[in-house]
Amino acid sequence: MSTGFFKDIEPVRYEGPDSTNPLSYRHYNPDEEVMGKRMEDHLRFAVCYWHNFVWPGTDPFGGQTFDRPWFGDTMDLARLKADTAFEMFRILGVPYFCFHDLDIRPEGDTFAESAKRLNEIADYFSDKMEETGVKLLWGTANLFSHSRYMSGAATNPDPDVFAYAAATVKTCMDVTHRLNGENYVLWGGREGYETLLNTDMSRELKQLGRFLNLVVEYKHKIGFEGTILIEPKPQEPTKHQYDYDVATVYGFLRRYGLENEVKVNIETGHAVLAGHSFEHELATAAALGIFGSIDMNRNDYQSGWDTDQFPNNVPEVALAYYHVLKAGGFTTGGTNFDAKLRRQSIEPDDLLMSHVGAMDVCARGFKAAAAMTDDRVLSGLIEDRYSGWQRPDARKLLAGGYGLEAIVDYVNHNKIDPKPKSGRQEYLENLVNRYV
Ligand code: XUL
Ligand code: CO
Repeated sequence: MSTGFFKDIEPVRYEGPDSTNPLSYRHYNPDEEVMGKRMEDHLRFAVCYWHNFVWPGTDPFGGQTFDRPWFGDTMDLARLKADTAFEMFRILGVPYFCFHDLDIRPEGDTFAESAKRLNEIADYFSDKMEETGVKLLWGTANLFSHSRYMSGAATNPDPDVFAYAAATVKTCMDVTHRLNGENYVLWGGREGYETLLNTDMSRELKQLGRFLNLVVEYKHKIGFEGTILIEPKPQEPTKHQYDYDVATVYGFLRRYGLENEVKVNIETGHAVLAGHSFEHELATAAALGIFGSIDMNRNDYQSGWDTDQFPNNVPEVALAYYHVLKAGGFTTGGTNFDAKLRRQSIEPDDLLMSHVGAMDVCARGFKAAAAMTDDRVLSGLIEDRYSGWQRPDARKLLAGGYGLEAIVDYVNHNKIDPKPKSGRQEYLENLVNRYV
């Protein structure tokens, strides 16, 4: 039975690039084959629960602007929220969704009550997932909103908070596993510090390392075949977060022996906050072998905040997917829209139009990225640029065949005198612009 929230809006269909219908896809055609695979299977779009069904439109200066019939703290309202969410998934035709525990059920008075409620909603989801075919891209625990987490979850000075957080993650992993979630995400919004004056960083990092090992041990214990993902972010809400960026996370994983167990979920806006581009973070993860999934969105260029807007820039998105393809594409990962409406966009169909536009931008960017990959526009030039390394003497340099003294002899003997070559940046930028 329909909740009536979206009135009688029909499922959004692909109508082609000439369509002027704001609730049609102009570029996203799920069944269209690109590089021998359906677009839906490449892009693996997910709608997130928190921004769409939980956030009330508040900002630091003002309260709620969205009037949603499911807002409130009862289990009946949690079910109404689920009904509406699945209606939206159906209208958009998205294959996946994502949630935090706190998004889907009201917090109980005790840990046990919260867990019971989580499981009740998971049962409710399970039927709806069966009915609609919508799948779970990832589940996660909200270890940052409640005041018990104000000084951190795993990195809290109080061991009781560590235990509470670990127990919470266990229940969320169980539910994610039961719903056949394809990944489990950890985003440490409070794992960091506000001031070093009250922080024992060395101790906190060890706590975080132990916490993550607990998660990985439990994953294997229950036979969860999904990927454990860390989502890096440099700051906000905390002044400094330990999972600063992909490279920092990799160092942390190495230190705790987890570099083959855990991958990263990279978010556009978080990359920007870390002073990087999204492609930089994607390329770093690919180079280090820890690329997992993406939270697609965009930040306002001026504000300096994580504004979580829907993506709308095709060239940027194209370069991002180019690196996703270079990393081998998604396996368990996908494109989750960690994006929210602006607080004045209060109509139900704003929720739909935002996603329709974002999916189209992604589809168009993805097709450009696929064409660039197929035509080898960049890869051919890169291969050529490094081709000197194919020479046997050059290989020996890397393989440890020469020490520094031998290299001096080698340079003298071969009268080596390197000649600079153009990096061809502008040519390459022009080339990319032909595709986007
Ligand atoms: C916060 C953020 C989170 C994670 C999941 O910036 O991105 O919503 O994606 O906890
Ligand atoms: Co995110």
